[in-house]
Formats: sequence, C-alpha cells, structure tokens
Amino acid sequence: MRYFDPKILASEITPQAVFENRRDLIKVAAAGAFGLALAPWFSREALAANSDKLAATLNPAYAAKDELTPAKYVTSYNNFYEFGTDKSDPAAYANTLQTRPWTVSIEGLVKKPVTLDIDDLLKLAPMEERIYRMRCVEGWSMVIPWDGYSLSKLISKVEPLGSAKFVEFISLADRKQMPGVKSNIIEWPYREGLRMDEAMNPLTLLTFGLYGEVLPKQNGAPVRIVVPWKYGFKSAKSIVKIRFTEEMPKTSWSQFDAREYGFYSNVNPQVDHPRWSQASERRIGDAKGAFAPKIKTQMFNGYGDQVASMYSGMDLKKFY
Ligand SMILES: Nc1nc2c(c(=O)[nH]1)N[C@H]1C(S)=C(S)[C@@H](COP(=O)(O)O)O[C@H]1N2
Ligand SMILES: [Mo]
Repeated sequence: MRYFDPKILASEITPQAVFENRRDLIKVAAAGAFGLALAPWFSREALAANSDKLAATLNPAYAAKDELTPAKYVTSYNNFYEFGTDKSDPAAYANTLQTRPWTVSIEGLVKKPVTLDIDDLLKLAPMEERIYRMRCVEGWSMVIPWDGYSLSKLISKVEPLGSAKFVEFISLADRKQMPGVKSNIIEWPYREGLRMDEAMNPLTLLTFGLYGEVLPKQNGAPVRIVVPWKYGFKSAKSIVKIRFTEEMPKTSWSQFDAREYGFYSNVNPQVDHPRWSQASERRIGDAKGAFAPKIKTQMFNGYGDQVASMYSGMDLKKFY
C-alpha cells in the first residue's frame, strides 16, 4: 500500500486551524512590530524553507482544542541536551545531525527482532496528525500538531514475548554530530522507558513530523516518541534503538537524580518536583509573553480519560 503521495500538498491535508495559525505567524513576522520585546529565539526561521512535507491526515479523536503553539516557538525553544543545555542550542547546533542513513533496531524480548531503515519505518502505518498538549517538568507547555502513528502498530509487528514488561528507548549519542555529548550532565546515550501498557496505549505516538513537515532536527529527527500525558523528558528524541525488557529500565533522568525524576513522571499537579511546582504552567508563544497568566496544569495533562485506568490502585506520590 502507498501512504505517500508527493502530489498531495500539506495545504490540502493540514487542518484549517494549523493554517490559520501559520498565516498569523507570517503576519507577525511581516509586521516586525515587537522586535525589541521578542525573545532572541523568536527571530529564527520556523521550519527550514526546503523542509519536506509529510502527508498526514488529522485524527479528530486526538486533536486538542487548545490554541496551537506557533511553529517558530516549537522549533526554537527546545530541550535536546545532545546539542547543549540552553533552550536555543538545539536550533542553533542540530544542523550537524545526519538523519540519513538511519536505522532503528528493535531488540530484546520479542519474537521478531528487526533493524528497520527509517524510510521503511515511515511507511509501516498511515501517517496521522495529532494535536497534543506537551508539558515540560520545568513548568512550560506547548500545543503541537505531531505527525506519526501509534507506537502500538510497530510493537504488534515485532510480537513481544510474554516476559516483556517494559520498553526502553535509546537515542543516538554521537560526539561527532552532537556537541553536547562531550559534557557529562547526563549519562549518554539518552534513555527513557515506558511500561508495556503505556507503550501500547494508542496515545503514544511514534513521531516523524510536526505541522505537516518532517521533524526539524532540534525536535528529534528523524524519529522520536511523544507521550502527551507525561513530562516532556519521557518523549525521547532521535531514537536508534527500542528494546523490550523484563526489568524496569534505568533512564537517564532517574540516574541523574532519582528523587527528582521518577520512572513514571505522569503529569500530576499534586506532586511537585523538588525545584519546580507542577500546579500550573506557562504556555510558550502566548501573545502576552511573560505577562500571560499561568494556566492550571491538569492531571495526566488532561488525558485522564484515556490513561488513568492504567494507574488505578497505584500510589502516584510514591510512583512519581
Ligand atoms: N534524546 C533526547 N530526548 C529528549 C531530550 C533530550 O535532551 N535528549 N529532552 C526531553 C525534554 S526535557 C523535553 S521537554 C522534550 C522537548 O521536546 P521538543 O523540543 O520537541 O519540544 O524532549 C525530550 N526528549
Ligand atoms: Mo522537559
């Protein structure tokens, strides 16, 4: 089956809201009115002028009604420590990342381990656009149209064994391409993990694009995970390995400080991080900037209907 038709322009398949938003963005850029008030990262180009379109169909069942975060912010205010720890570092330095050739090896407790070329992985299932709220543990959030398909579609193909209880995601760590890997802030490669039911939850998105275009490198090209009911760090970028395990995998952030970063890390306004309150958040890109009122953080980032049952009976203060 063919999922891509280069003749279909993104303009035909991208939801209207996304387009309205893009137009507004262009207007803002053209006006250039608040040049001085803008953060330095605002002025960068949003998506590369020659970036490739990804044909994706909006899935209305997964389209948050929240106002979208303009692409400029999504692509210039990032956490991607492989390229430095400043929010502006990934957009400035990720251009050295080589996204082809790229393979993802799927290994561990599965019947059919396989190493897939990224271009085959792209075609494994129809590409959907999902509008997800994303919240970083640092207290900021965005609303992003992501393009991909449910990770469960890939998982079913490799047939996990009954003993597989967790899934580990491992990012590329190449000093030649990633200047941040020379520093020892966290243990490389970046690793994250999910429990099997979390990985199989239809919300968990294997992600190849945003705003109808292939992922910008700073957002984790060519493939990343997006887990919208958990803090941003659970959504590992630029993945090269997916491993099925019996034991709960060690993650880079829990190794950094287990008290600050638990394995579950569900968005939870009632459980504060030792350094940042989780009760409220600031939407990046709000026209009011630093004066924008903070909004209340929702339990499971507002995805409770779809995920709460996975944690029934679990003490979420203990399993943070
Ligand atoms: N490999 C890798 N993945 C990563 C990170 C990282 O530093 N390295 N940062 C995480 C954090 S803390 C957040 S908030 C999100 C940010 O994703 P975005 O820049 O696309 O918004 O990516 C997550 N995935
Ligand atoms: Mo984050």
